[in-house]
Amino acid sequence: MQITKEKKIEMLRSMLLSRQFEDKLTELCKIEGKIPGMMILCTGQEAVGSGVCAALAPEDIIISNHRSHNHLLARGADPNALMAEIYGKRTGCNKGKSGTLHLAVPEVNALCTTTVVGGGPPIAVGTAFAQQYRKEESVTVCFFGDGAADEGSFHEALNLASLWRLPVIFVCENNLYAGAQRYEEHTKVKDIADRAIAYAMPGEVVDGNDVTAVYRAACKAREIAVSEKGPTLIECKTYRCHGHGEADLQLYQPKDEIAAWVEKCPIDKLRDEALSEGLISNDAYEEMNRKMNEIVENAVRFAEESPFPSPEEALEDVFVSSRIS
Ligand SMILES: Cc1ncc(C[n+]2csc(CCOP(=O)(O)OP(=O)(O)O)c2C)c(N)n1
Repeated sequence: MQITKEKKIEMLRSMLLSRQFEDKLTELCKIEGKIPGMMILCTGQEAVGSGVCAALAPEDIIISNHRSHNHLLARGADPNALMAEIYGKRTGCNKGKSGTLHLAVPEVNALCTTTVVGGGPPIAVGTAFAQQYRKEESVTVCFFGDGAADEGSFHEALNLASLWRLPVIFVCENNLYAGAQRYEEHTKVKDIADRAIAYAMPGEVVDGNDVTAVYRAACKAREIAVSEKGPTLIECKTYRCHGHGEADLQLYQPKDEIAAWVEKCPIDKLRDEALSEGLISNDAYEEMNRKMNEIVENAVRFAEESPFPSPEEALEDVFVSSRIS
């Protein structure tokens, strides 16, 4: 499958925005009192969200987890509203009620990010069921980690999704760690993708630091899902270059292991490819970098100038009126 120049540039831009957004957060969360709550980042894992989201149609749904910023930005979330939400401000995409860990951006069909490990797959089964029931030509993507793939909810979700041939793509972001536990300490199988066999669905291992490989796998899975053949499990092998959260000193991650994976940066990989294929010039790449930096700086300014919600606003948006159609 040929990937167009425009698509490669789109994915490069998407990964760069995510990296710059999170590098800024790394800086900001070290300033006491600046940002409330934990800071969980996906630095180095950008190819997963950016590759998968580049394969989606606007009506597709994504369900994400605690490591969500890249997924949401790649899906098209407004960086200003996202940054303001992380700051807990009223102008945030969830009016300051979510902070970084419970983000939802319904305008781009990013319906929820759940911090309950393994909470995403059953929710994705629900949204995919609705898509199938309404005869929509859309799919649900569920992003989760290798730790989540050991939860019972993951297995129940895959079973039902397969049984009902639901249009869902399960994307396991295997970054080799679940909290402080290394992969081999919590999982026996070499490849999580092998678990697809138990549920009679396709399973594929992909280099999660190669955005074009991720994109290809997601396009194939989407095609299977919309042609009513059911779900796919994609395992993206990648690496958590930062700690579980930014306060984690990574004492349990070997330094040479981190360094080796930093070398496999997905952004550098696509940039080098794009330069050697003549898709972009050095100057154009630097300009893109500068532009992403400007977007992030503007988002920080927007967030800092925005007001906090008043205490009374905590009681708003608690209930929604619903209608079954
Ligand atoms: C049900 C549940 N158990 C434990 C936790 C605490 N916890 C938060 S993140 C995490 C690790 C998750 O690892 P993984 O699914 O591999 O995702 P990653 O953090 O590596 O992206 C744990 C154990 C939780 N939030 N929910």
